[in-house]
Amino acid sequence: MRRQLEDYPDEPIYNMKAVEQQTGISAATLRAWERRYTLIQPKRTASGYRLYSERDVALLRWVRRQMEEGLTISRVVAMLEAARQHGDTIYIEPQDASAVLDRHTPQPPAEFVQPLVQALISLDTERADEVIEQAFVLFTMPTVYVEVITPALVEIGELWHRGEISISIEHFATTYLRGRLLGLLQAYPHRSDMPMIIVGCAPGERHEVGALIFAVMLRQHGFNAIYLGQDVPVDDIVQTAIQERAAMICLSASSAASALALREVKPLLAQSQCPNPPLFGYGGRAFDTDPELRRQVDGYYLGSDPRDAINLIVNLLRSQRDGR
Ligand code: B12
Repeated sequence: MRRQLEDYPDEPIYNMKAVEQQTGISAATLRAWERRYTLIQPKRTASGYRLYSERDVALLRWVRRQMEEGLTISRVVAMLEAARQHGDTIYIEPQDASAVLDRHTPQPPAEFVQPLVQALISLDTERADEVIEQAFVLFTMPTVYVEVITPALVEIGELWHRGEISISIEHFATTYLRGRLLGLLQAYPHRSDMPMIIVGCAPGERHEVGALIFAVMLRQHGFNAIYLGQDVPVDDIVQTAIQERAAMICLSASSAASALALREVKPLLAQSQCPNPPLFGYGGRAFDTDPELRRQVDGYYLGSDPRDAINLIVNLLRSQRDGR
């Protein structure tokens, strides 16, 4: 099925490595085209990384195909400008972009975990920045969150739980990573036109990095993700979600006690008599490790990998919209 260029979403979600992999166009060429032509002007994160949308990727694939057929880049740009001036439609065949992400990388993401841990336990933020930036160049952002930042944090926390590093060092590392994630969260534009998803931690819960990573990924996906932070009272979240007409509430719990506090969410949503109550989903270590908790808490268990959770939410919201 052919799609018009304008049908492809314009949210900036792909870093340069992902675009290289999806289009076969090198980073050096992408930068040169950006300098010379107005063809693609990627958005930037707060720390200056380029971010491209699915529309950019589709357009670049189209450009590449024209060049494979023998046209020069300046000719393709001229064609495109003429098409835009005349209001012509550009059709681009869809391709499963996610299938080609993160392939062919020389170094696996796991190789970045120890350098990051070492940098953080030496209180060396400059080195930690370097490691994370290098990982962002090589891998997609979700991969960096799930396969580099998450295991580094777990390793640091385990060192602390085993008494091998001090609580100050653990707090420093968590604060640094939390700061980077909050910076990313704020770097994305506020999308009031997109479904609102409220993300936070269950009552009593102070483990917040899983929820924070998930909120950043929802934003990258174009959702209007609102991140509430640690230890939020359930009745308050439900009230806010209803007032704000949120599409979904997603909560995180690492301990059994905070997981069990989430049993209240569905009854409170039912009591509100709201005609279109938000959906309720949950995740976190408590649910990942104890299936009994999943049976006790009514709602959607979103799984242990936030990348799968995003796909599940997209499908749930689509089914709800289509009345299925
Ligand atoms: C860092 C850490 C802390 C930090 C948290 C800082 C912060 N601002 O977040 C601090 C120092 C505060 C802390 C405190 C405590 N901690 Co602690 N902590 C950890 C540690 C090392 C890492 C947790 C983490 O951030 N992981 C990284 C995140 C990204 O991974 P995650 O939480 O597992 O989430 C994954 C998925 O579940 C999913 N996910 C998470 N949330 C959500 C939500 C949604 C909607 C979705 C879709 C997915 C999702 O995403 C992640 C995968 O990428 C773990 C050890 C471990 N092995 O995990 C112990 C651990 C969780 N802590 C533990 C304990 C016991 C405590 C304390 C009770 C210790 C104490 N004596 O004070 C307190 C409790 C505080 C509280 N009231 O919550 C135990 C929990 C055991 C249990 N099941 O109850 C653990 C497992 C350590 C251990 N080996 O015993 N801790």
